[in-house]
Amino acid sequence: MPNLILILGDQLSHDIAALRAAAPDDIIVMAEVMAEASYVRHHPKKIALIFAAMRKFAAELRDKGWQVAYTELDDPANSHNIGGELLRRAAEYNAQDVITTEAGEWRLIDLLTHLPIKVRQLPDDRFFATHVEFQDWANDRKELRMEWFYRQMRRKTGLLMEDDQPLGGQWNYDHDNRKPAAPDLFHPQSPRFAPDAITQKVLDLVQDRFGDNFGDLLPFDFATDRKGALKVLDHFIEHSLDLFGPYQDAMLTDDPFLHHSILSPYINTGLLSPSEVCQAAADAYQSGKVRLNSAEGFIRQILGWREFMRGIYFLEGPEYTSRNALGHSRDLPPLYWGAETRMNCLSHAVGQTQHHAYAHHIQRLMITGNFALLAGIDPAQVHGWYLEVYIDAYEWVEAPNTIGMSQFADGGLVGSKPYVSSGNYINKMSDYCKGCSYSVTAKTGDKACPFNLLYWDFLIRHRDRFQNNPRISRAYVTWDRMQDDKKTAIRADAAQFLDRMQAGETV
Ligand code: FAD
Ligand code: DLZ
Ligand code: SF4
Repeated sequence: MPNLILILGDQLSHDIAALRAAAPDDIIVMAEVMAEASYVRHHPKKIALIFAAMRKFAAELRDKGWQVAYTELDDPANSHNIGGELLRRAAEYNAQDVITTEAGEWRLIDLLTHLPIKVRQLPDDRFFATHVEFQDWANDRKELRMEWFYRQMRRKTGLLMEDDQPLGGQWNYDHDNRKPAAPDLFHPQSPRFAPDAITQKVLDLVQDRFGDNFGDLLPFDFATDRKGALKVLDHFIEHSLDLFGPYQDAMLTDDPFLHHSILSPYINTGLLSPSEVCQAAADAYQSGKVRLNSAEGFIRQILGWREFMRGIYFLEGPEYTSRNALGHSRDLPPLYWGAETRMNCLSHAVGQTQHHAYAHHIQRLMITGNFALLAGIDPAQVHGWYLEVYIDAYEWVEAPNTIGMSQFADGGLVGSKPYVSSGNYINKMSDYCKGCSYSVTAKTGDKACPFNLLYWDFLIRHRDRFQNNPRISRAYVTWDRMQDDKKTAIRADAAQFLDRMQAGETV
């Protein structure tokens, strides 16, 4: 009797554990199902990428000789959930067990654990660290900090290492990074891919079934197979990596991508492996193509942050997504769904998200995330938003970034301080403020940048929790030195701003 080999939409890797465990007469099961396509209202570009990439991956498997039972969304026999498809295929092929690679979400792991058929869920070894390795590392520590975990991963992989020492003598070169970008910064655009026949068919389907979801389906020019994803990687290494470090935190109105790699959609679906991407960056440094602070900064995002986030998600368990350490309860305002806002930075970050299903890290953290945190938005709603609107969003990576790093809703597990800033930081790192109807230098009054008002309001609301935090305590000293009438005006203006936002006014 054959086994069924389940490959999920973000497991499109030819060397994935379940495929390695398959026998030649086993049946590969892949299914486009409504349960996955609608557990949140994903950006249409994300659904299109996943379905097109799944169809092409299935064709590649067939070319390699595998028998693939593939369910398209419109298949009349489609049961529309992964469990239903496995049971249907098990009956059809008289199959014995299911072998799969551990899913990236507790919801699916739970579903697969409780099916009335035996399911072997194999560890997903596309990641650098195993669950046990992360747990062991975490068990020994009072505080979990990415930097220490990252060093362990550098030692483990030997990436940018010379014996047991970091290349160049330092583990982290961030002090050479964080430059604002010049508006005329020139760099070649990442390769774009015109839809082929398979992708076009998927685009028609997605338009028909998910056209009302937030986000523009067209133009769609992402790569949808490994060959295309490799082109994006090569182009990034060749043209953008060298300046990735210095301009990593910069934001420009007319350039949503800057020197970022736009590789997360491909790494997260499995078309590229994190280890080959890191190796390519390390090789580019070794061959003298790129500077060390860029190679190190880039590798740290994947080997450090990406692995650390996954570790936290699986360490903390399914209830992590409902944490709300700061007790925030305000509703996510309509501006997150494209409603008009006078805040130019938010208008751009949301508009670009709607159009590209992409925003880079600092836009996610210091514009949309910063505002939600300062305004006291319910973190569960913020989490739902990030999961819906980005092409690379999967819960294992999105939730620790949102609940943890961005909203401090886990009480400081992921980050040692809340990522909050006034308009000053946004002005320093972007060109948004000069096109804004608020004034970034105004601290009170009608024209005052809302980030200026809400920054202080947030810090004072949460004074008990943060005033002794060494990374933020200086701000309290500044507040305490302020004139009383200025303090009163800031808090009154902040309250009025939040009331007007809550009442549905355009702010
Ligand atoms: P680059 O800037 O080129 O970075 C290279 C790679 O590093 C990325 O492709 C990604 O694989 C990895 N990386 C960088 N930062 C992180 C990070 N903090 N966590 C994990 N991996 C990282 N990333 C996702 O992949 N999926 C998400 O759903 C997601 N949600 C986020 C939500 C919030 C609130 C925040 C603040 C960040 C989120 N990130 C998420 C992390 C980061 O913003 C994206 O990985 C990055 O913007 C992807 O674009 P890029 O490929 O051009 O990245
Ligand atoms: C995100 C997604 C979507 C939109 N659709 C499918 C699908 O139809 N079939 C499938 O196998 N996987 C899909 N996925 C990816 C899963 O939701 C993903 O495997 C889990 O969220 C775990 O990361
Ligand atoms: Fe954003 Fe304030 Fe700058 Fe306007 S002035 S773009 S609201 S930071």
